[in-house]
Amino acid sequence: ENIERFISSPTTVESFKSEFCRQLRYEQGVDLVDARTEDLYQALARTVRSAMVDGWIATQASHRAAKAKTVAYLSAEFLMGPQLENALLSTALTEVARTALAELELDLDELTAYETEPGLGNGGLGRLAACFIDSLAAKSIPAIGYGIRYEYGIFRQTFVDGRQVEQPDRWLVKGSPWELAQPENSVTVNFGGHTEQYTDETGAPRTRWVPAEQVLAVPYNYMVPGFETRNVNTLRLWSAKATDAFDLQIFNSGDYESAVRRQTVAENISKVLYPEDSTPQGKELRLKQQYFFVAASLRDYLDTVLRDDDLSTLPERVVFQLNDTHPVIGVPELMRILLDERGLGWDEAWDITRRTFNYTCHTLLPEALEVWSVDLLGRLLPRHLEIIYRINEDFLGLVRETYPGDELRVRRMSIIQERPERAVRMAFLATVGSTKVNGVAALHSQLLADKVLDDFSALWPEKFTNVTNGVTPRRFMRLSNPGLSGLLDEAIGTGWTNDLAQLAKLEPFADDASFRAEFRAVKQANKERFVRLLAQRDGIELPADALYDVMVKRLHEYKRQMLKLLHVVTLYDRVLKGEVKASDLQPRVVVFGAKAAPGYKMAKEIIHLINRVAAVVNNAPELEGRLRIAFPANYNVTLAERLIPAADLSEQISLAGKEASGTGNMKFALNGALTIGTDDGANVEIRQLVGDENFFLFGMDEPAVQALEDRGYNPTSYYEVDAGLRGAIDLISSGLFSDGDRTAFEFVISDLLYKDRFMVLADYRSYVDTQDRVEVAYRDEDAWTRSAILNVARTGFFTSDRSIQDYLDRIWHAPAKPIA
Ligand code: DL6
Repeated sequence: ENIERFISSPTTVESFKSEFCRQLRYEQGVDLVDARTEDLYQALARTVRSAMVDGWIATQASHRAAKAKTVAYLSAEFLMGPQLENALLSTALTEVARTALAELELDLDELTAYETEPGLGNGGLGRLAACFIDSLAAKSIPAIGYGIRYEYGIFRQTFVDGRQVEQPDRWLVKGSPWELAQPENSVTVNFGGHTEQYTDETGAPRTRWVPAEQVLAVPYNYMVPGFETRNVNTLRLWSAKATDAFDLQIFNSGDYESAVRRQTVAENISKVLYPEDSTPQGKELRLKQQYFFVAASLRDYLDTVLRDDDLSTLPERVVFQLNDTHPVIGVPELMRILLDERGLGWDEAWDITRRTFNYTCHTLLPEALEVWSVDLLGRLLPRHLEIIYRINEDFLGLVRETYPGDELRVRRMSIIQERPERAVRMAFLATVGSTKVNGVAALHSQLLADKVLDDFSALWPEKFTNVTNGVTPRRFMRLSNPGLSGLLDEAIGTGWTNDLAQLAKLEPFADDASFRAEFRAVKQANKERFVRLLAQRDGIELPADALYDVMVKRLHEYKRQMLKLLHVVTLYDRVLKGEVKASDLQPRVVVFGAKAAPGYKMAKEIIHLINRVAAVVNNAPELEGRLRIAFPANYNVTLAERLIPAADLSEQISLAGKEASGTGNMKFALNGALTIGTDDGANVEIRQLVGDENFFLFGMDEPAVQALEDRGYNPTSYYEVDAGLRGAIDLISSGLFSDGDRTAFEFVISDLLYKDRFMVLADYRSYVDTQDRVEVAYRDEDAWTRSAILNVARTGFFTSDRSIQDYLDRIWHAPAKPIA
């Protein structure tokens, strides 16, 4: 009964030391005197993990007893970042751990720095999922994250001669101390085969799926502790394992090789994260991954969490949130369970399903909208394809009824596209199968309803809503920026960490000269910290005394790293031409961080170009060291946490109407960087909140982009009339950055001049002029710092706690259940 009498959580210095040593000796078999950093880190992580277990068990028990409505967040990616510091923060054990380790002559910071992060996501979408589960826990909402435990996460990026070379991310090689495997709760996931009609005992016609292949889904639990609450939620990631049954059969027949091959095929499902973030490739393995984790998650929720026979009240017990289209196969899967396994009629099953799912869209790019060929889907999931056809038939019936005679509309809205191949449009299936559909920033949600899903919003206007993204202030302020956090604690109290609206109290401090000096000192210290890190991590030496101009995000043409590079080349060109003296340049460090999808040629060429420009600019005697480019390889959450607090200028320069939201933009503003940005994604809301005078807006807005597109865009005409632009492009084409080879960057330059899908050249002049204004503004230290403080004070809206509250109010309606 009262198990706490025998064991206790390591919450004091003494018990922490004791548990740490026990882990090291009895779990790992290592003596303290022989322990390597890896051993010490593992023991420390396991000690901290054990401090979360009581809360985790109590949370699950309490939610089960209360039959609490649960938010099940289905996401193919969770980009968690390093875990140790966050776990210590949430358990309020940072100082206990520090002291306990110090008494053992060990250093907490050294062990923290040793951690390698699990890179189970590509970028914004995966990191958003991680921020959301943090906020769900902080707000004591019963929630569970469901995803995939990829054996290899996002590739490790290296540069060889300036070109990106990908290395596998072996994050699990040494084991993850944060996970708790639960093989006893494994579930079976089926694939392939065929369907059969039969008559059940009541004489009703029924269908069953006779699959051909089975894979075991093994759950690994990660505890998700909430800040200042005892609640600890769960992130359950699935790992694929071959089922014994099939292997044994083949093995017994003497074909050892096939048995092993089968095992490999099964286990390949969770082997690797697909590294494309905006252009899904339509690969069979990816569809298998999607169905694998969704089928396992639904089964797990229904059988393990819900443990209830009556599914008619399912929408009151759970909400399945679809993080983009990757988990949409869950819609026909729940239908299949209700129809074929539980024997419900179609109408009731459909009503339950639609009321249980909601869909978040994260893109506006047509090429990012997933479609699955009917051939592939029918082969892998024959029963699901039948169900999708029936959903579509009913849906198109409704469209015909609503718009009689409008067959063009019927074709436009069909879940099945006919050309270029017969395929299922997953965004349409998600929209039809959900109660609510949301975009991720105000502009994005509006464009979603007006352009991408316009027919659907005309049919169901009430279905569409917006939830602007947010970021967790625990990780991206309190942990990553201790200097600023300390300053905030002193100025406005500590309550901001889970009530970020309190940052508004900072507003008057913008006019306080001594506060401004302290704020500046923190920024300077953050730059110095970053400079030290980069010297150590990458061997890159940088000055700390400069304007830190930072562009970090995936490399994609629509994000326009090329525009940033053209600006840098323009600055250099002006000095070369004698238009500007180097000594008059504001010292500036331009930092890039970006991974390109391995198959995305243009993105990889741009990376190469940036590195080649950097090599020349960084060594150009004409520049007297006043302009530096740093492009550290392998930008990830760990690096972001050090870099963002050091930034002065945040580059958010996508073509208007292309970036759904952005979340980096929020992290920079909250850490006191000013944004140079277009009217795109959440930039729009950032600017509205911080005020025009504290934001560098440039470029066309979305209607202007549309108008230019409609008129016909001719990039060459901008090259012809703008001498500055011509100078920059000609300098790249001159061979100066490519050892005299004039053709080296033709692929990039000719695309810019003759195609330029994302209108870099059209926005160049406005961008460069605005950068000139930035330079002048930065020289006025006081005014700049004032603006930076106001950015912090006015962006509390962008906490993911607020996003989650919006989801709760508008979509989920799941009450908080704090445990005692
Ligand atoms: O919503 C999170 C994040 C947004 O902030 C970015 O603007 C958006 O590009 C990103 N989308 C994706 C890939 N989308 N698809 N499909 O990562 O989502």
